[in-house]
Amino acid sequence: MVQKQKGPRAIVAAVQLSSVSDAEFDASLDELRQLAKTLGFEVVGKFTQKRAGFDKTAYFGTGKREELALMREEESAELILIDHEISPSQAFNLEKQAGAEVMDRTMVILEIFHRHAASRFARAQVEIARLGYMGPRLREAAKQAGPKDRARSGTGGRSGGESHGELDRRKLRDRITELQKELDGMALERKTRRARRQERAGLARAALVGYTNAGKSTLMRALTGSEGLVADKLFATLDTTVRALHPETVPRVLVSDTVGFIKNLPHGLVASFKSTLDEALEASLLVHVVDASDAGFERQLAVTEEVLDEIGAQGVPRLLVFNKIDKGGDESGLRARYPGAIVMSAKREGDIAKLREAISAFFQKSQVEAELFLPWSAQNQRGEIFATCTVLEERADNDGAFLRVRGEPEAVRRLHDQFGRR
Ligand SMILES: Nc1nc2c(ncn2[C@@H]2O[C@H](COP(=O)(O)OP(=O)(O)OP(=O)(O)O)[C@@H](O)[C@H]2O)c(=O)[nH]1
Ligand SMILES: [Mg+2]
Repeated sequence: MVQKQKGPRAIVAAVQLSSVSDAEFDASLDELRQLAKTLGFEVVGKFTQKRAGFDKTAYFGTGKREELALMREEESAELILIDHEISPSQAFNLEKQAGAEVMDRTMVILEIFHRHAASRFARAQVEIARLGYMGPRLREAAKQAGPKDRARSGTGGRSGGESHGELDRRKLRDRITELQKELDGMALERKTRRARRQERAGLARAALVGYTNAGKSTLMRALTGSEGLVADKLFATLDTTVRALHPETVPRVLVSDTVGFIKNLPHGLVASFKSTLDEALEASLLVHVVDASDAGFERQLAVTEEVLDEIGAQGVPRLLVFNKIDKGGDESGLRARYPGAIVMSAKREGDIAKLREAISAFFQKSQVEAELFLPWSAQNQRGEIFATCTVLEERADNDGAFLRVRGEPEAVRRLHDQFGRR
């Protein structure tokens, strides 16, 4: 069992199926290494086997398990990280034979989400996913150990004083129901708040999306002159934040920073992920940030596109941004292959200005104009009009004011319904 200590030693391990290319296999293991680093583990070894399928009993074949046990002993590793999601019994058997705690890819990601979740909303969602994942594993442990309760902790010692073995099935179910109720309450609250805000504003909105560690929060900070959490860690950001472009543009554009994407997102996290992104997906422009210096950027780009499709964002216009070009990447190649994209570095102020300009230009183009007539009796609406639109022209007569305005199609339509010039 892993205690709450600095840097447990870990071995990353995986079976390479015949359908998986060497490059893809290596990239995935490298990513697992990054995930491990994010959790503060020290990766001391890499263990692989080529196989037609996973062993049903313990993921690796019999002979290989002995090899793994040896490696574990030599490296005095406390953890074995498996780059696939494996079944509770496979994990249990492998753990028994290798003599170290086994965490699969899902567990690793869940643990990162668990540690990084900051808001009440994010915490409850991650907790539900974790309990759902732990349930079958606790049962397996109980089955294998008999009444003596030898439960796997498997959470890097984050159980907060309460041994997971003590939670029986019913308690687990009750806790999930309770959390779900809490979440439903919060979701409603968020929705109303959002609706109210949108109604008031009808503002231009863009969302920064992309693979984890691509540089979204860095760009968010640079674009909006704000302080956000930037870290060379995977899933540094788990909650959506919203800020206006700064220096301000006409129209004013709100930008949101979002949770990073990753391949094989644990199933239980998809819902949580989706609701975190919900708000962002109301944006009219998705700024898709890609780390151009990462050798696996194409795969990361594809994964992000796939997930965006899955969560229903197919139709939303995209602005593709290749970031970190100061660190590496084929600048001219990228420009040639992705003509509409921006190739840049968050470290260069000129590049940031260009990106801000591109975002603002998108909204300028999509805006529409309308003529409004605001009777003197409705002058209290002036504030709203000036907040949501650019007023191009204003003339007054005895009955009220004529305004020619320009703004987001939805806001202008709403105003036009109310004050359209007849
Ligand atoms: N060299 C270089 N590093 C960058 C650039 N942009 C971001 N970084 C670094 O990349 C790391 C990740 O940046 P973040 O902004 O936290 O990435 P993110 O996309 O928000 O990551 P998640 O929140 O984990 O999804 C940080 O160490 C940044 O300083 C860039 O243009 N060039
Ligand atoms: Mg971030």
